[in-house]
Amino acid sequence: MPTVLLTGFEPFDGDTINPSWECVQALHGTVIAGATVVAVQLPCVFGKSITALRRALRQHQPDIVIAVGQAGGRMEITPERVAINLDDARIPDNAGKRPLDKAITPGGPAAYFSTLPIKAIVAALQAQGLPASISHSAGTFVCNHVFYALMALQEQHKIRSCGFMHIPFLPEQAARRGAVPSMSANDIVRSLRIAIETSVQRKKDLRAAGGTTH
Ligand code: PCA
Repeated sequence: MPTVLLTGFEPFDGDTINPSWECVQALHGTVIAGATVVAVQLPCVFGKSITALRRALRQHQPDIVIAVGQAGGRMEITPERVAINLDDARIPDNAGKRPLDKAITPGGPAAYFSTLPIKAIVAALQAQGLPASISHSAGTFVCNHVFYALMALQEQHKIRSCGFMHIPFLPEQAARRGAVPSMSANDIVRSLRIAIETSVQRKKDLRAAGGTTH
């Protein structure tokens, strides 16, 4: 039976919850499209998050990995297309570190592309009435850091496909901030199920428009 590894992050930036962990955790131990789902929490810390990811890859030997993170302020589920070799933190991580203009892997490739069927995922989400679009930047904080490391580890760990998805705030987080978009945990969990199903079932991505003009 194939294994799908989902990762979510601990809360950061003074928050008490992180929707990525709340929602991936809800799918731990379930079977989706004939695949067993394992959820693992990563620390929101440069370096340590990659160590935890490597440990999870060794332990679970997943066929598919979907790393998930909070993108507060986004209105949609956004599968990320590209991970870049750059740490540039606007806020400190949970260990107080704030790298600036630093390569994740000095001398490594400038970028990696997601190998998840991101366009098929977006189409499947929209077809189920869930707002989604492709994102072309996972930022330069811990999410991009983990996404880049994951893509660099794909071959070594014989992962069939892997990548990253950002998700919006939960309504309870938005209620504390005011005037920011959010999505219910129920809809986020449904979206993750659909992303898993699509990733397990599709060998090739859909050929459809998903770019932007700005
Ligand atoms: N979001 C942050 C890091 C952890 C998370 O959930 C990010 O987008 O980098």
